[in-house]
Amino acid sequence: MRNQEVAEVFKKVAALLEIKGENPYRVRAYQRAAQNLEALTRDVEELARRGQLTRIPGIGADLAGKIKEILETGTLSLYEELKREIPAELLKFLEIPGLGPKKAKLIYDALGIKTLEDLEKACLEHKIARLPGMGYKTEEKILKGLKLLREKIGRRPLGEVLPLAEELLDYLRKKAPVDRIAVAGSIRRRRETVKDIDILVTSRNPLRVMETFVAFGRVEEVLAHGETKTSVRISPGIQVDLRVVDPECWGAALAYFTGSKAHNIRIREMGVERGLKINEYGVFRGDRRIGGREEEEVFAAVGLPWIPPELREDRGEIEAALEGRLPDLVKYEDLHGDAHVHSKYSDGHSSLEEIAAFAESLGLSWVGICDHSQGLKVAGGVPVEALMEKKRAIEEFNRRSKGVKLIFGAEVDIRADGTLDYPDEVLAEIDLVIAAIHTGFQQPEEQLTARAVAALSHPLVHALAHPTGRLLGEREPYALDLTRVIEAAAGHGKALEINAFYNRLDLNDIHARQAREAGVKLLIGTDAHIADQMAQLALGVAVARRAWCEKEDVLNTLSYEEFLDWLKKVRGQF
Ligand code: DGT
Ligand code: CA
Repeated sequence: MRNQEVAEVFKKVAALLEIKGENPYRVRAYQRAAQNLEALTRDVEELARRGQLTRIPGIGADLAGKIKEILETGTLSLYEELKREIPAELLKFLEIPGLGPKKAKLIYDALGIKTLEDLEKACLEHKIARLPGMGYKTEEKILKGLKLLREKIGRRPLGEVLPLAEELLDYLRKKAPVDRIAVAGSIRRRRETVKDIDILVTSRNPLRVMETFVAFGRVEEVLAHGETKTSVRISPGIQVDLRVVDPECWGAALAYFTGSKAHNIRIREMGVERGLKINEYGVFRGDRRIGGREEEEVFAAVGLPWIPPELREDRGEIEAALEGRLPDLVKYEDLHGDAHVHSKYSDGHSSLEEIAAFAESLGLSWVGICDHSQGLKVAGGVPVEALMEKKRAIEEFNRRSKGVKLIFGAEVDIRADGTLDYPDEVLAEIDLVIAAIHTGFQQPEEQLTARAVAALSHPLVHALAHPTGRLLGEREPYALDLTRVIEAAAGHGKALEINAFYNRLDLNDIHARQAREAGVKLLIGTDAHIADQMAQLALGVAVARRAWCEKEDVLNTLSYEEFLDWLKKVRGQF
């Protein structure tokens, strides 16, 4: 999908217009269009082919034309014009997360700073803080942004790369003479960010496979074209390595290239202790191959059962496997519901019917409709009166629905003082209350932690949504003592969310595992603002699996009735 590519162009146009001091509405229109494109799970090219671009929220006829231009020409004439008007150095500053166009321009104009290194130096020397409208906070933010930018170069969110990998796999399955095919590397382990796409195949006609591979429509550049390994760069700027391996070596190669490196090293060492050589070609005793056709044989050679890829990080999985206590990981098919979806009642774009229909297509049986609360005006927070209307609409929907049931919920803002954004008598009416921090990220750790703990201690709250607030490549987690938050959740029998929105994945794998070990239940929510985004549920499952979660650790595996019972039990209504 080229959604991200189009979104990037729109984001850049918005920033450039802002630098030029253009009409804020025009700037906002491009920003919104970019956000909605990023969040779209349908393929923008397909929508363009069908003439359905204006169905994307925020896209009118004008922007639809611009999307077509980007898809056809790879760029946008407006963007190229704007770029010519603005110095290249300033354009580079716009890549820094957290540094807006206005401030970037001011720094550039006032201090004449031309490189990222000089910008970092200026922050450390407190030259930025002296500029009008800036302060030490701005400097801190820029320094953090520079750090994120360095990390981001080369790594992308799993949710962005996984669909590309799947598209490429489908293409090869259909068009190339492949026998076995799999994606390996960090994608197979479902790591939250990914550097490149590693693909393995077996084939009787490797040359033909490689020819087909380099002919893939998205290939921008062929980096190396060989008979057993070919590397290309596909749009938008991701490297793909394709290896053709001998069927005898399939399992060994798959295990090797799945990694992680740390995990592989442990397995290899265990092999050495047994007098075995284990590499990407097989398991060898001396010169004799004793295994490697299947992945299981590699593990079996060192006395282990097969270990699911998501666990292969050398974080205790080898010890657990040796002792026969590998978790029976939760599976996507175990899930019955999505706990966190926004509807038209707040800033979502889909109706209750559309949400239910998409849930049905995913094989789900319930959805928590959790719109923002009244005070969160920027996100269409729902006033109490409209909330009661929503309650009636959901009851009415459920009466008619033979399939998917909707749950009347809210994502209630935790205000700066730790109180909740609806009065208790209103909260009591809401069947599913997930609380979340949306403002005051800059508060000290003590205060932020106290807010999260206060929310979890509130008798009418069920769960804490996106607990750390981090955005991959864009925003660091806020200062939160997560150990105390997890303790509070455990103590009050509350759940913590695994927010499955592709750039959140919050809790992450490590924290979700910590929560699980403390006996806290996890609740996966996609935070979908368009029904299609519920497809991100699979990313939430990936996090849960990397967190060693079993079926009973994840509340989404409960049936509708069981989940309603859990919601009541939390409130002591049982
Ligand atoms: P990435 O690409 O940074 O998102 O993460 P990976 O894990 O996909 O890393 P990548 O693509 O560099 O290599 C793929 C796998 O190949 C890696 O997970 C383990 C294996 N591998 C790569 N280099 C080495 C190595 O030096 N020793 C061992 N034992 N395995 C390696
Ligand atoms: Ca890789």
